[in-house]
Amino acid sequence: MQIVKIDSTPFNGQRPGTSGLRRKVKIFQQPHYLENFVQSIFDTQQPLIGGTLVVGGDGRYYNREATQTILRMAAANGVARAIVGQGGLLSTPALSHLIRKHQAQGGIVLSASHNPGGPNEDFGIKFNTANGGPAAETVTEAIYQRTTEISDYKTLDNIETDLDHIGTSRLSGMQIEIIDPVTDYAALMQTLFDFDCIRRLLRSNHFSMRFDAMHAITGVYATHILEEVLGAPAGTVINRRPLPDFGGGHPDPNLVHAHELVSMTQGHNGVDFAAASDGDGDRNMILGQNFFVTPSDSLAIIVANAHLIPGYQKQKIDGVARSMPTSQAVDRVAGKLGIDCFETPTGWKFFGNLLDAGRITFCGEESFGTGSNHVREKDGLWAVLFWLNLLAVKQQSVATIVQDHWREFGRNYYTRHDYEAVDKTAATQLMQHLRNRLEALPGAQIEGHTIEYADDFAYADPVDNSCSQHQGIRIGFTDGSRIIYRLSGTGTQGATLRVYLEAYEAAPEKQQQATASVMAPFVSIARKLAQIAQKTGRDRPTVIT
Ligand code: VG1
Ligand code: CO
Repeated sequence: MQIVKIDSTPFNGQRPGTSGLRRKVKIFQQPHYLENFVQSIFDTQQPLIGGTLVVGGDGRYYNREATQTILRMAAANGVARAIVGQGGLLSTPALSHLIRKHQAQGGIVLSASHNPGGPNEDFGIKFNTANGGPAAETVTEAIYQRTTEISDYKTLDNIETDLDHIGTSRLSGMQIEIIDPVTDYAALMQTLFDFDCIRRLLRSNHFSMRFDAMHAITGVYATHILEEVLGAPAGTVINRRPLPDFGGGHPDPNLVHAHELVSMTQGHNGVDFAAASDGDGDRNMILGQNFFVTPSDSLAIIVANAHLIPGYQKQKIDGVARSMPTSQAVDRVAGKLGIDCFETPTGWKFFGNLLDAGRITFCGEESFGTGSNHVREKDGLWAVLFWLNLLAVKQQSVATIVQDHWREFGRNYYTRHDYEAVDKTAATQLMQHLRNRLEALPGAQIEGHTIEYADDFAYADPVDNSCSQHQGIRIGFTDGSRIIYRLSGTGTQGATLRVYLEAYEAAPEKQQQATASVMAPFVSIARKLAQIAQKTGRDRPTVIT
């Protein structure tokens, strides 16, 4: 097997966004495109040379080809050992766990998460460091800088690895271990949750559930854990077969894209519990009968009830963190527990240092992401198992648990409006226009609400003191409500403007209103303040979650 050096020239724009480098498949298929990025990882991440690398993806179109390319390049660059999920498959949280379990020097995730897949859709690549988490900004910046000056890459002459059979083989000097993608992850879950208790619930005649794998990676994990290990009736997991194009859908677990599942919870005969995950298995949506749990509430409820769950009874809850646009529901729980609550920029990479330093035990994002210190990624099935364990212990409905929580802590009404694929220049101008007005806003009265503060969110990491600027425009009102604007860092078409809205209601008798009507005044303020219609030509969002 010959190691070859291939001449190459830089591509523009290989800077990773919120979660890795995401582009159309067609862009990744250009000769040298993927290779340049991968070589830039090896060039800048020296510990990988002679070290261990974990590789896997969500099974989307181009996953296999990319896995082969990465393995050839890893061998040619002197990686000693590669651990690869069978078929090139690994969920994002499972990959994170494997890095930690094997003390690997890093991992490569092939996924564009909740973005659609297929020859004309999206692909993505993300590098995770030795802690199991997404690389910090300093690392992704170094990789990006390297892509701007790259002149060649190392690979092996055309050789393919058998990805489908579990076992160990060699590729040039590198050992390749093809492993079952589910086994280690399932074992980790058993250390955290009371499987016997969940089993009783799932087998009871008084309880029904569905899990929607959305034809993505969690089909494999959920079928094994929920049906085979925990004994849920066959058919509990729907859309279980991972498909390269996710069956043509968006593998995005929200009320819009998981409508099939949502309809199963509706009406008098709706199931008691339903959940869905995304393309790469790190997101989750939690539903009860006729009831939707916002991700922000889910985080708060998880923290408030951690003492009921075996894996967290054993440990002290160090603190919690939420991304800035996530509702402040968890802040109130942290206040009551007397623990720290950190507000970080959007993206899981910002939780890594806090988790590693033992400053937080749980963290989450409004974008259907929740997790804990068991791995360094958000974890969809973990959240589902947490809820199942909670339902089994409390013997109450999802709605009762959430409503009781609101009564105790108050309710943070929450909604997010996305304006997708808007013109990039227009979106940038809209943000700049807001930024220019920030100083003038505090004290201003708009439609009966007074602005208390307005800023461009910057985060100083308390562990390594690194600073991240321009992480979203934050506008807070004197009554505790907030409007936040930011541009997505995961889209592949134009720009996506996200507007996050939150309003707090302490009075129990006012906690049963429809979110849309409570949020309507803030939606109107948000549109006016940012001149969304004038600047983007859009009079309504494309997705509301
Ligand atoms: C979105 C979400 C963010 C999440 C990121 C990755 O980013 O808002 O909270 O961490 O996706 O999620 P953005 O920049 O488009 O708003 V996923 O499931 O990739 O792995
Ligand atoms: Co994801």
